[in-house]
Amino acid sequence: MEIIQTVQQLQQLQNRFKKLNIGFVPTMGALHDGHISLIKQAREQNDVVVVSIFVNPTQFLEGEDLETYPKKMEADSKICELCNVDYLFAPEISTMYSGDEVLIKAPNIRGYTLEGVKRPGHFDGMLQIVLKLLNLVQPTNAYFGKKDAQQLSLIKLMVDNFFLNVNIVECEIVREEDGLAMSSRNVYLSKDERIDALSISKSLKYAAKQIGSGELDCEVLINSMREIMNKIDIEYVAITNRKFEKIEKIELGNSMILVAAQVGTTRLIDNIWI
Ligand code: PAJ
Repeated sequence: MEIIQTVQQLQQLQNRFKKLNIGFVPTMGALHDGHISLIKQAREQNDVVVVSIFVNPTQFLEGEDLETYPKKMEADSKICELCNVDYLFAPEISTMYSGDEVLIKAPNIRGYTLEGVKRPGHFDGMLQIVLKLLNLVQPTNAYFGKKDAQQLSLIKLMVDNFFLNVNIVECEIVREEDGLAMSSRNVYLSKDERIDALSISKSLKYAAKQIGSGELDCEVLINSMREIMNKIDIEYVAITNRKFEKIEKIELGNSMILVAAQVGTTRLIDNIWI
């Protein structure tokens, strides 16, 4: 595996791999099994695999965890090597940003509802860096997790809107054995908080079960989920269609249940696609 830090090194790859499929997995590091499942999928489906690790400052809001975001470059690079990654792109901030830049603005509904309410501008910064990375790597396939459903949907929209030549692959959520969705932020949870955090995936599972028994009323489903999560600080429980528009009745095959909650000082998100 080669570690790359400059744009020039990355651009040279394009000439070298013109006729090969490039699979790309963008990350912010602190790699866990969720990331690894994306990398494995990329490895299976492409000739060349590029992973990026870049804690993107423009997607963090004032007061968020940019400074404390877990950084584990050495361990991450070992993981990538074990997963047979060909190139690890780990640029400096000054390589990716020049100061006063042309900005990308996320659209109103998908960019400024749910996650976008508590984190206004987060998706603008996320799209900005993903566009830069896609342009630099020019992958055939780029891999993103359903865990960040709104992010994934916005990236797909950006690819459509800007006619980008890349196939976006949607990857399933990887969970701990007890159901907690894997996240780089789970390390912030204390023992007790981790137990409380389980109510998020439990409530989603319960809702899926209720839907399976014929309950399609979103208000009923949301109320029972709120009861299960009564120990944590729920930010939102929402049921939407795949365009992130709120719905009143579950439409099988076109619905999502999304949760964000604060557990202690840690903000967690999770969802299921129905
Ligand atoms: P990061 O949080 O590091 O996540 C990188 C990728 O891993 C994302 O596509 C995310 O959805 C996926 N992922 C995280 N946890 C997962 C899980 N439990 N199961 C499956 N996939 C999971 O998302 C970002 O970084 C950044 O916003 C980025 C896209 C890299 C832009 O900066």
